[in-house]
Amino acid sequence: PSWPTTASRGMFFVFEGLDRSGKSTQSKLLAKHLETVGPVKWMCFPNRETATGMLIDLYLRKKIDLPDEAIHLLFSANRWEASRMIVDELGRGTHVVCDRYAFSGVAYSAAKGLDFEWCRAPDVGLPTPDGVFYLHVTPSEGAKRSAFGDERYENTAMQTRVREEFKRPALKERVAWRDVDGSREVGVIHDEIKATVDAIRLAEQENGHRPI
Ligand code: ADP
Ligand code: DGP
Ligand code: NA
Ligand code: NA
Repeated sequence: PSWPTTASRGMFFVFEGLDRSGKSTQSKLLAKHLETVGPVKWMCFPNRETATGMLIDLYLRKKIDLPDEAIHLLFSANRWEASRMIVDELGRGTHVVCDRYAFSGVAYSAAKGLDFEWCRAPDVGLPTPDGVFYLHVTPSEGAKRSAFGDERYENTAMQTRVREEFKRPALKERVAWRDVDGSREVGVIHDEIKATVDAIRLAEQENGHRPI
């Protein structure tokens, strides 16, 4: 099957999950796969290189403290800083693959007790992904992987609360959310994601135009 020409927009895929669920591994593998058919931009949030990202990095490394509301808005601002670029890349026909996005924003902040709808509001209007891959790993599988670092959310109590927030149906409505069993081998997971991406691509080609 032929891939969309540069005349049509690129596809936008997001990877979500707990810390160490395999998001970086799988998002990079998907980006590499898509590179065989066209231009690809891999991105991750938070992007710690930007002005807001430097504050987020200090916060995550526990060098500064901020109220939960303030850091929530900074994480959202960090995505908004990139939103124009995402839209432009997609418009040029570049596929965008992203390691975390607004779903982490809601899940991590709601896990700290902030109101769910309040958490969602600042991200409303960001580009909507064509697919979200949620990498699910059991607590015991997660524990087998390399030990937690010492960043702010890297502890079992927080990860357990975030896991519950990621289960909320409201988090996944109006988006093509796919639960992926991330406890399997890297290559097996990648093959499943590749097959899903091809299916989404073909379905959207049949629909013709893909609105951003
Ligand atoms: P994340 O980006 O979600 O934090 P990573 O992709 O960085 O996760 O993976 C976390 C750790 O687990 C790394 O050491 C990585 O090599 C390893 N890993 C990733 N995927 C798997 C897998 N399917 N099975 C076993 N180990 C994995
Ligand atoms: P990472 O670099 O992928 O390990 O992510 C850094 C940490 O920040 C990780 O524990 C998840 C968390 N995080 C990512 N995005 C957001 C967000 O938008 N809001 C909050 N509160 N936390 C986030
Ligand atoms: Na982390
Ligand atoms: Na990662």
